[in-house]
Amino acid sequence: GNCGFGDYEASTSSLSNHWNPDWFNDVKFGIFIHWGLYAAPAYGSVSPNEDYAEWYWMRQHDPNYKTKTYQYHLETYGENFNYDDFMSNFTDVAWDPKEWMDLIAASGAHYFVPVTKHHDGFALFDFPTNISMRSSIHYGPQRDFIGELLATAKQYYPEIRRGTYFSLPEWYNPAYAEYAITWGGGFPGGPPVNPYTNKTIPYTGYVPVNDFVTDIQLPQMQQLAYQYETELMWCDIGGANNSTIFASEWLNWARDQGRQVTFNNRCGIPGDFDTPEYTTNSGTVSFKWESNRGMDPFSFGFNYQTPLDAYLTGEDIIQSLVDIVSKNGNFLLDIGPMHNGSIPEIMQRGLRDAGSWLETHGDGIYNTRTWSVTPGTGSIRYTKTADAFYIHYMDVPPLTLSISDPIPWLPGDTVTVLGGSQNGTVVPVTHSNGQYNLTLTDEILNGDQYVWSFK
Ligand code: FUL
Repeated sequence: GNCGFGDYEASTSSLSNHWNPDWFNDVKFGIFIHWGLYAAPAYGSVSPNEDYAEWYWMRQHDPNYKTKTYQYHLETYGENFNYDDFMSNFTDVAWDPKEWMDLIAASGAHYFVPVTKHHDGFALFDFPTNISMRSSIHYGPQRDFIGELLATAKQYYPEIRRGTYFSLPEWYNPAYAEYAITWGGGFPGGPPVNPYTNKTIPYTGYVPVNDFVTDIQLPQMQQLAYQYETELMWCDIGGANNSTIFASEWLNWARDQGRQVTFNNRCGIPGDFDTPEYTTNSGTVSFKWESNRGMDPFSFGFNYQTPLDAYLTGEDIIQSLVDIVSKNGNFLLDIGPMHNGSIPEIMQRGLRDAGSWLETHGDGIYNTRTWSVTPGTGSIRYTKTADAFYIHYMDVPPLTLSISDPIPWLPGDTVTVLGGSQNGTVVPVTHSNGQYNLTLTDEILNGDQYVWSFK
């Protein structure tokens, strides 16, 4: 279907005529990738408070902050070691875009969103050098990671949708300083001063410009739209922006090409979908939404301190996915690769386990729509397509599975097991006093894992 109409103009009222395309509603499961300079220290406080490892640079300068990053940095690297010195520890030694894409495909994800530039302003994609030279093209590995990754995805997995995360503000960028005064919110402009050395913190690759938004932010977003052909602009933070200009031009261009693109609610303008972070909705929400979080209990970037048993498992992922999808959401699950481009074994295992479940239960997930205002009582969840209705139980179900929600079941309809080793087995159903009873067997209970699905 279409996801909007007309010629978009650079105003929020015009852009409100656009909504998320059907494909975004169909894909359900995506992989988020936070990989950048912060993967070199790979440190975020885990106690007494947990903190995002990708926020290292900010925490590094704040002796009053609740985290221990300031102390950790002094002890581990010393006071003269600047964040930008991590450029030499951030390498491509174990980076293989085909391996990354194979893993994403094996997870059953139907879209992915790599960070192209986080708040530290260090980009992993290419743009004209009169905008900025702060990127992996000019420093560190001297490689266009985003270009190579998207090209690999397009070549080997063209059906997997390609997104891009992009931080609108940049910490310490000298050109951002004037906006930082207005917008604040933990996004200081530069050049800041290191509190213990009193020296200016370097902002490597800065090229003097007149205006941060017009001369850096907007052209970089346009680069991702037109040169990298992103299908999903996953903005972060909002703040000072020219996003009505960006989005209207981009949507008109995409429409002329017969393509459907989408953007989230963090571009500083309303957007096509909401993005609850490390949280989800307790009930069905009709405005499209996407829940995002890391496989780590509280970090998007890799945190070497996180114990292995704290990571989400295949079971956790599938139970969250079913719950979110039943409520009209997508699940964007983040991995934090290591400084050299490798993906930790524990993350790979969880993703592959989730993928093996999705391989045989996908009919009840992808392309489905939420059933009604109630996602389902207790451990039960529902999804539907034009010609099928799915019942999911987010645990080992009881031998008699009773449903009191008014589901659309007609006498004569056949209910079968979906997925697992008992796939296709017919399940007897009785209906009395507004309650449906599905009679299960030990074979059915033993024949599956994570979430049991019925069609
Ligand atoms: C947040 C950022 O500050 C986090 O570091 C992370 O990128 C998350 C997805 O969005 O706002």
